Amino acid sequence: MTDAVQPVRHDWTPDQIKALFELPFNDLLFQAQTAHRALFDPNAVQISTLLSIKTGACPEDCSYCPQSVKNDTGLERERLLPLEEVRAAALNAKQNGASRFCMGAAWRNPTDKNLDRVIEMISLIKDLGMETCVTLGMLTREQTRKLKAAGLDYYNHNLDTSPEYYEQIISTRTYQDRLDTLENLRAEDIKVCCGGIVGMGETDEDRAALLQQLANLPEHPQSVPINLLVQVENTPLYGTEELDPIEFVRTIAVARIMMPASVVRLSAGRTAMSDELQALCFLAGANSVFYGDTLLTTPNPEENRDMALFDKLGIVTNGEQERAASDHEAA
Ligand code: SAM
Ligand code: DTB
Ligand code: SF4
Repeated sequence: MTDAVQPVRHDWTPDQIKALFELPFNDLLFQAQTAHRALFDPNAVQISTLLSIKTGACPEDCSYCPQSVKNDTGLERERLLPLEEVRAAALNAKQNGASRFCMGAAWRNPTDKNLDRVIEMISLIKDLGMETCVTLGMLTREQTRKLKAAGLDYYNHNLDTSPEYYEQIISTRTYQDRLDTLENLRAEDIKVCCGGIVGMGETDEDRAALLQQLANLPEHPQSVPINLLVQVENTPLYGTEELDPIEFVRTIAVARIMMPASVVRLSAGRTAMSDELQALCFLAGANSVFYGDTLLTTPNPEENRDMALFDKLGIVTNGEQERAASDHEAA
């Protein structure tokens, strides 16, 4: 282990996080890039492709989300996709180079019947030789057991924001509900993909507190998606003042330093980002993206724009670095 390898810590204090955020930008990026290089190939980015398997009419009231039944965003309510459609989308993602296929459903939680259908989808994606990730809302311990038995690799469940700001964003489920689902996942040893959204009008302290919550979990999430709010018309957060892009890069860099062995995903919001801003995010330690022209319901950069960007930056796409990270956590 070199000096650059940061210990995996779970005892971050608000002052320590604030001090990182307040570093001169170049010092912060240098520290983040040094931590990044200690455990990862600095020129490799893992790519995941998303598919919405059940869109719209979600009973939750997340004020950022176009899929909430409370937000009249004109989305067609859809039923759970048939297996053949899922297979075709996964095959296409695989041919485009994605190593992981992530499926999202606009549910508060899955019913047992729906979970069984998702399990069939997981099996067919595993048969295609891809890693699997699903995000279906809250889970009971019994449901996490079933997903583990089905061979699921990752479950995405975000904390979204700080505990303090949370109540202004969602009222239909509590922060503790989210922590409970994360605990159920850890208990079954399912890899956790957990992060949040910035640019929702939160304060600097809220961003620091979100990272504190993530890093002080009993285990760091193996994958940490940092989403920049995609502002959708007719959602309560539409028109929110935009986050300064430099603050966004700082958030990525601080996440990289605090969770040195986790894969940090530059997630939603990339269509609004320049190549230069994304390049800074990679320099700050982001090493994964969602790839493919749609996220769940909103646009993502076109595949050829991403390929051109990776080419320009000399970035290779693969999933190798994540194995390095899990080895480090286990050591
Ligand atoms: N319904 C499930 C749940 O929320 O637990 C899973 C799907 S939900 C769409 C997955 C995540 O997408 C949310 O936790 C949120 O972090 C992110 N998300 C939703 N709308 C977004 C938006 N407009 N901008 C950025 N991220 C968003
Ligand atoms: C995550 O953190 N971001 C993704 C994924 N996990 C499921 C979802 C982003 C959704 C953006 C809004 C939409 O496309 O509906
Ligand atoms: Fe529903 Fe998930 Fe959207 Fe919240 S984020 S409204 S739970 S789909």
